[in-house]
Amino acid sequence: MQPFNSRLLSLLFFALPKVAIGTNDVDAGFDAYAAAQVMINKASHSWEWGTAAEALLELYNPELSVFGSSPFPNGKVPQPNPNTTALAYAKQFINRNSQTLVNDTAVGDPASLGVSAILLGQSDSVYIGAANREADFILNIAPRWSNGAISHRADVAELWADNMAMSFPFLAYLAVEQDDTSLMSVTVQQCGLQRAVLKGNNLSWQHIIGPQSQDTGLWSTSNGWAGYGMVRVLHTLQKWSGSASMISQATQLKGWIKEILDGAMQSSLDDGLLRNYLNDSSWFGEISGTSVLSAVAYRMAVNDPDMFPQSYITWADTNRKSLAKKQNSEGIFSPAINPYDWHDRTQFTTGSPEGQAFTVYLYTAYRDCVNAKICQTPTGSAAS
Ligand SMILES: *[C@@H]1O[C@H](CO)[C@@H](O)[C@H](O)[C@H]1NC(C)=O
Ligand SMILES: *[C@@H]1O[C@H](CO)[C@@H](O)[C@H](O)[C@H]1NC(C)=O
Ligand SMILES: *[C@@H]1O[C@H](CO)[C@@H](O)[C@H](O)[C@H]1NC(C)=O
Ligand SMILES: CC(=O)N[C@H]1CO[C@H](CO)[C@@H](O)[C@@H]1O
Repeated sequence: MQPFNSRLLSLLFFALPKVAIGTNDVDAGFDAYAAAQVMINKASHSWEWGTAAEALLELYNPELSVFGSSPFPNGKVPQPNPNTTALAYAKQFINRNSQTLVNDTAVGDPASLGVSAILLGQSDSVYIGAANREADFILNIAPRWSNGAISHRADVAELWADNMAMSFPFLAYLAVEQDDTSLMSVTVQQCGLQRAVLKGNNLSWQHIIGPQSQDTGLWSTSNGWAGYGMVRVLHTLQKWSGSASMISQATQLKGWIKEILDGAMQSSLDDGLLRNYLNDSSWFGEISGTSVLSAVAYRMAVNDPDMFPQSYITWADTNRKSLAKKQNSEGIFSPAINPYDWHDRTQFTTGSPEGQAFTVYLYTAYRDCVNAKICQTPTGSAAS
């Protein structure tokens, strides 16, 4: 339970702009801005704040995100206005004087705010200090698995696929900020170490391996965390001049992302949606994993059209059209899996903060694919 404090109070009155200027909006069949408003109204945990901040950055200021055409001018992190929607949102949650960006029992979850901290740090160095302490915690204090993979839990060594979207996009971004190619290498190496434990005999990853909360099921959402997290690491690496020569690491990441997408694409649907545990017919289809994995497909179709050809776009388009039917007039997508209990068989219909964020990722990934003239608009023509 979260304390009712002034940070939450300010959050309640945080109204988002209904359109983003200069982003070449497209018709994806649903309202991403309404989805984003629900997302920030409902977000109340560290990983939700960080996931939402990334969604707001991609939605309102795509040029600042790693999916922009030049996110690192002259090989450096950009110098954004701290009043930018995503940064003003993130700022209210970030600890300025603690070891971690949010006080939390997870290692990875506070790090989801790390990219925001680094961007805020370009105009207020207090946030660079906060980001550096967060990285110190992840790299030097958090427990490790026997192969060296960084734990998602602070008290025991336990690996969660979820952490792929928390710690590693942040560490890759910090590598750029610090001009540290070895940190970029370590980040890619960590992705491989996490995969070595979490990917069993299937293409899809298991959710959690460890002594506290082990879940060997192929959780749809956690495959999305892993896929989208690696997509962000990949784009950070490729768009930074300092790691331009790290071709083999980029190739590794693409292969790991492709496994996850192929596993999802071979999994059965229920009412047009991926099941909560992939291909497990006892589970209902739900919006969270479907949205984020479809976003991964669009991002990779733009990133490497030879490796991720039309079949990936067709799969994502089909899912997107199914998802468009699942948004109500308040902007809520359902059914989602309960974001606080992945084993809950009751459909979650009141707005999952992470699920809503994933629909924003789906929108931005589709928008950018259309504007890159790789995806087609509903009328069959590329965007003008
Ligand atoms: C950010 O907003 C505050 C409050 O409206 C204002 O005082 C400040 O000048 C703005 N900063 C920039 C860099 O625009
Ligand atoms: C977080 O924990 C640190 C150290 O225990 C403490 O000093 C700080 O006040 C806490 N911050 C919040 C926002 O609870
Ligand atoms: C999903 O289940 C079907 C039918 O049981 C099977 O043919 C297919 O290989 C499974 N897909 C994966 C990725 O395991
Ligand atoms: C959780 C899950 O679906 N695991 C499957 C992984 O693949 C093996 C076959 O290689 C299946 O037997 C498992 O059920």
